[in-house]
Amino acid sequence: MTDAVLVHTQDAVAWITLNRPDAMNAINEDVRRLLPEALATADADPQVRAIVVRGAGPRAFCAGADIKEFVATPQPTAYRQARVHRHWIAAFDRAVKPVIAAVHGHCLGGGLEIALACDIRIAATDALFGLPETGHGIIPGAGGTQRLTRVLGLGLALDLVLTGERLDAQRALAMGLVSRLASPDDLQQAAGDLARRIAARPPLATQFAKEAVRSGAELSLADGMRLESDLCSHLVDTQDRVEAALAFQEKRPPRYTGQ
Ligand code: CO8
Repeated sequence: MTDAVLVHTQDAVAWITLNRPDAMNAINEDVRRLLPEALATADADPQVRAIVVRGAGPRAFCAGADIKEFVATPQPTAYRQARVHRHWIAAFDRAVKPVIAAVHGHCLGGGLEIALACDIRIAATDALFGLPETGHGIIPGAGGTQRLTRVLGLGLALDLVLTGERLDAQRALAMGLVSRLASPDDLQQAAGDLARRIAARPPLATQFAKEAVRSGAELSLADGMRLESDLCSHLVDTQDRVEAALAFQEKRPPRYTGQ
């Protein structure tokens, strides 16, 4: 039995907490197993409309892979095992609901890779970001080299990957690595408010918008426009689209059902 990852749902928001504060929420076998499970469960739960991923304790969102596991002698099956490990992060790509990373303190290596796999990153002003992997004789193995490049562009991504240097929250905001900042005391409230605002919107439109932006970013403009157009026309037939228009006309709050 392990409580390395906790899940709690309130007001249509699932809070997934990396819960190894004594090890700065480092990613061990338990986290690699439980985090994708928690994400898949929240994504499938009809009560949940937005997901927040955060770290327990005052010092870190997540200080990366558990370095104590690195010391073990490489096994003959290490390559196969590494491929298994890479799959844990793919759970984020399968999630159809919006996922927000609420980042405070250290956000390093695999921790930054988790944040990068989320849709929106909000950071406390004490957050520190970095990919120190090359200093450990490895490279980012859970999407860091790929997602950071897509978020920041080639030049900034290469700078951070090759130097392993830390970025503070203000620079992370200026570069676009995070889109919002809050004081450390306000981070949970700010992340919760953001998640609840998104959760209050028509769920299918939110999910389709996420799909259009995420999948479209991998396509040519022409293919992306086609994808957007297809998703757009599906939404025309939804009850929530009609409800949004009726609520506007009747000057009342909308009641969305996700239909
Ligand atoms: N793994 C295990 N334990 C950790 C980790 C970690 N990554 N980071 C911190 N801890 C533990 C420390 O061992 C310490 O425990 P204890 O009190 O029992 O000695 C406790 O957390 C507090 O740490 P410090 O005393 O070091 O605290 P400081 O404030 O002095 O420093 C730092 C904080 C800067 C975060 C420092 O702990 C540090 O540099 N940590 C390591 C950061 C790092 O290099 N992480 C690994 C990146 S590589 C990676 O993530 C590969 C991703 C691959 C993904 C695919 C997985 C297979």
